[in-house]
This record gives sequence, C-alpha cells and structure tokens, in this order.
Amino acid sequence: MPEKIDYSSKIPNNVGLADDRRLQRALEGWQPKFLNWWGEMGPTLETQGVYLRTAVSVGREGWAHFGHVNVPDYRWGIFLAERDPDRRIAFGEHAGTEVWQQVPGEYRADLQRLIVIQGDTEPASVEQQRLLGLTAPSLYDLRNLFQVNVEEGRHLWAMVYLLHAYFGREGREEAEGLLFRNSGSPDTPRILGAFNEETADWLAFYMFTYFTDRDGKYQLGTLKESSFDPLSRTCEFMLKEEAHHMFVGTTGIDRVVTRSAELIREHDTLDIAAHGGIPLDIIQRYLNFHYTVSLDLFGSETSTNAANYYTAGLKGRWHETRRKDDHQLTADSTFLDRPRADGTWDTEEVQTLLALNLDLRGEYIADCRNGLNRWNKILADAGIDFRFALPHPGFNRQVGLNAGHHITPEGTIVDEATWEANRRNWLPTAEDLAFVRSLMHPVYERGKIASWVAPPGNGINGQPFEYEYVHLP
Ligand code: BYC
Ligand code: FE
Ligand code: FE
Repeated sequence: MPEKIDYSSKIPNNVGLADDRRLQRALEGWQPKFLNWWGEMGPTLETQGVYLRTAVSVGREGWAHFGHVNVPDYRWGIFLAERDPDRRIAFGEHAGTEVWQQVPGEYRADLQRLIVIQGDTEPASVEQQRLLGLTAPSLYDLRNLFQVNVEEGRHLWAMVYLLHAYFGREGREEAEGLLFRNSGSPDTPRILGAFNEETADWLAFYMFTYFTDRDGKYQLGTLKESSFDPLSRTCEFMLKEEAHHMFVGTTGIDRVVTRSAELIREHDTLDIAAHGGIPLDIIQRYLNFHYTVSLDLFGSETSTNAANYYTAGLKGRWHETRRKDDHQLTADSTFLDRPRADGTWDTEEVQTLLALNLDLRGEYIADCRNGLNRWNKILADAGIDFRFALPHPGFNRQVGLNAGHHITPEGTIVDEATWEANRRNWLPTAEDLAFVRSLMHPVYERGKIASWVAPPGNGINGQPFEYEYVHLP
C-alpha cells in the first residue's frame, strides 16, 4: 500500500485504484455525478481561488499542502490511513482474531447501513451550509467554510469508495442515493434529524461545527475500531481532517463571546444588540438548540442495534483499546436516568452492552464541557457574571427515552404548557434568528472583520489574518 497519494490519475488515491480497472471505471462514472451535485447543491459563492489544504500523504508528518485552488477543481480523493498488518479485533465475539479485509456475508447489511448513514451526513452538511459564503464575516472565515465543505465532500468520497469497492451493485445504488437525498427535502430528506435543520447564519455554523461535527468525531472514533479494516482506516484518516472542523467551531464561538464581552464592557450593558453584538442569552439559546439536536444523533440510550454491532465487531467504543474491561460487556451494568410520568426521575440498571449509545454520548458530553469552560473563562476574565451552561440531556429531545417528555434545561420534568410557555427563553426565537441574520453582512476586504465577532488570534498555516485567503471576482 503506497503511503504517497497518486495525483496523476483522475481520482487521487492511495488505494491502488489503477490496478482495479472495474472499480476505477465505476468510481469514474460516479465522479461527474458528484461534480454535478457539488455545482447544484454546494457553495453558491463564486470565487477565483481559495487558500485550501489538500492531502498529499497519509503519514504522520506533513500530510497536507496549502495553496490557492479553484474550488470546483479541488482534487477530491480516496485516502486510507496506513495498514497495520498486525491489527486484531479488539472487542466482541471475534476478539483476538485478525481484522477483515473483506465484508463477511453475515454482516453485510449492517455494515452497509452504518456506512450509508455516515455517508449521508457528509453531503448533507455541505447542503446546509451552501448559502453561508454570501455573508462571511471575513476572508479568513470564508476560507474556513470552503475548507470544511471540500473535506465533507471528500468524506462522502470515502464512504462511496467503500460502497463501490465492497458492496457490489447494492453499494453502487446506495452511492447514488447519497446524492439523491437532500437536506430538508420534504420528500427525500437526509437520514438523521440534525442534517435536515437549516444552518442559516454564521453563529449557527460555528455551533454546528462545534456540536454536530463533534458527533462526527465520536462516531468516526467508534467506526475506527471496526473489524472491517478498510472502514477503520478510512475513518482514521477522516478524523485527521475533522480536527480542523471542530477548531473552526471552538474558535468561532470563542471569537463571538470575546466580541460580545468587549461590547458589554464598552457600553456597560448586556443589551448589546443595538451596538452590533450578539447578546449572551441568544448565544445560550443557539447553544441549547445545536447541543440537543446533536445529542439526538447518538440514537436511543439503550439500543439492541448498538449491542449487536458491538458483539459482531462492527462498531466499538470510543478508545476501545484503552478500556480496561473484558470487551464483551455482557456481565457489566450501567445506570441510566429515565423520566417517569409522575414527574420524577427513575434510576434504572441496564446491561452495559445495551447502553453503548449512552456510553458514547457520555464521552461526547464531557468533551462539550471543555468548550463551555473556555467561553465562561472569557466572560470571567472580562469581569462579566453571566455563565453559559449545557442543558440537561433530557431537554428538547426527539430521540430516546426523553422524547415525548417535557424537561427543562435544569432537568426538571414539567407539563407541556409550562414547557411551551418557557420555550422562548430556552430555544432561539424567530426574533433571535431574524436579529442574528440582520448582522450577517459579508466583509470581504482583506484584514477586516464584521461587528459581531472578534478577529482570530492566528491565521491559517502561518499566514497573517490580513492574508488574501480568498480571491474574489
Ligand atoms: N434521526 O437503536 P437506535 C458526521 C433511528 S455525524 C433519525 O437508537 P442506533 C458529520 C435508527 O436509525 C456522524 N433516526 O439507533 C457531522 C433506528 O432505525 P431502525 C454520523 C434515528 O442504530 C457534521 C431507530 O431510530 N455517523 O459525521 O443504535 C458534518 C432506533 O435506533 C436517529 C453516524 O451516525 C436520528 N437522530 O443508533 C458532517 C454513524 N437516531 O433501524 C458529518 C453511523 C436513531 O429501527 N450510525 N434513529 O429503522 C450509527 O451508528 C447509528 O445508526 C446511530 C443510531 C448512532 C445514528
Ligand atoms: Fe465529515
Ligand atoms: Fe466535519
């Protein structure tokens, strides 16, 4: 397996595509469909070059090259992390045996389903973000948007490669489906809820890349443990790209909070809307929304699907190999909180194997707290008393054991009328969305930044903030 990526072929790859003519032809047949989709459903802003990174190697050092690229000419390719010839299955009933280079017949349907769900999210996010280029707060941000978009496009390629290479005719049909379903479409929507929501403004974009891309990090982390080695290696490389997406979210929210804090100090009021800043309570409501729709992406707290995937060795836990237990989980138990009709919480003991979605969600929530700590520190350092909080995991849920219950951000179970009467304090209102949208004007002069967000501390790849990250017509 060459580590170096072959850029001389139509589809850049390090999977030896040139040696498999059938597969190569099939993927070359899908390529124009992808480019059509990109043209119709991808970023609407036309540019004359964006300073993008492109993968040039999958090795540990120096895997990316930076330079201005005409976006439709971006070299989307198929890159798998290096193969570890000694890799063995780390969990489930096949633990200790060699990982699979082919799909075992009995797991074909389940693996295909996992790959299709993963693949469906990638183009969905590009569709959700397609208008944001019209209102970026700076050239630096505009460049980051394109970077995230082209890499989500590449993640789609990653899943399509697996479908074409390992799932035959059905896989090729599923690959077409990934371009056919569209975010928010009434008839053919994307599979998972969060990917049919609008990403209507840049605060939503930062929240999405913080909270929803982070679900991607954790789901990819579990698929990286898969016994199906090509899936594992694909996810390992995707995770490398994913880090930047979350960086965009983390630092994006940092910069919004920093700017709001500045305006609060300058005008000595929390009511900074009139001064071109985003009030902290609006930021909290955005956070509540994006966090809770992202929690839904973990599925039900107890899931026989997840248990079966685990036992079969298809999907592991976060950092599976670092866990100190039997990697079978049939003898262990876990506690979970279940809302009761009488308005109290019940603590239930369940088999750990059945609670794997809850386990992954727990890792995710702990990670999300780091962001809250950062943003609260910015407020504390500015001498502002307001603090952001993560809502209770039962709040505003459509999936799992809390769905259908009315739970406040503090975790109190209330009746529907009480919940609805408070909704506008907890989730973005139509006025919040209209206000944030009113701030969204493009700022495309070099070194300039919109009123509602602070400039970044550093540029990209050692370039200054003033760099011309995007050439515009
Ligand atoms: N919406 O046993 P359960 C990313 C369905 S993000 C709609 O609880 P399971 C990215 C479920 O399909 C990462 N339906 O679920 C981020 C099942 O249906 P069936 C994406 C839902 O299977 C930003 C039923 O409810 N990757 O990469 O344990 C930008 C019972 O479900 C939802 C993955 O998700 C929902 N939210 O867990 C770009 C990894 N949740 O079978 C990219 C692959 C559940 O009864 N997916 N349902 O008809 C999986 O591992 C699992 O399918 C899930 C659900 C974690 C999604
Ligand atoms: Fe992705
Ligand atoms: Fe991502």
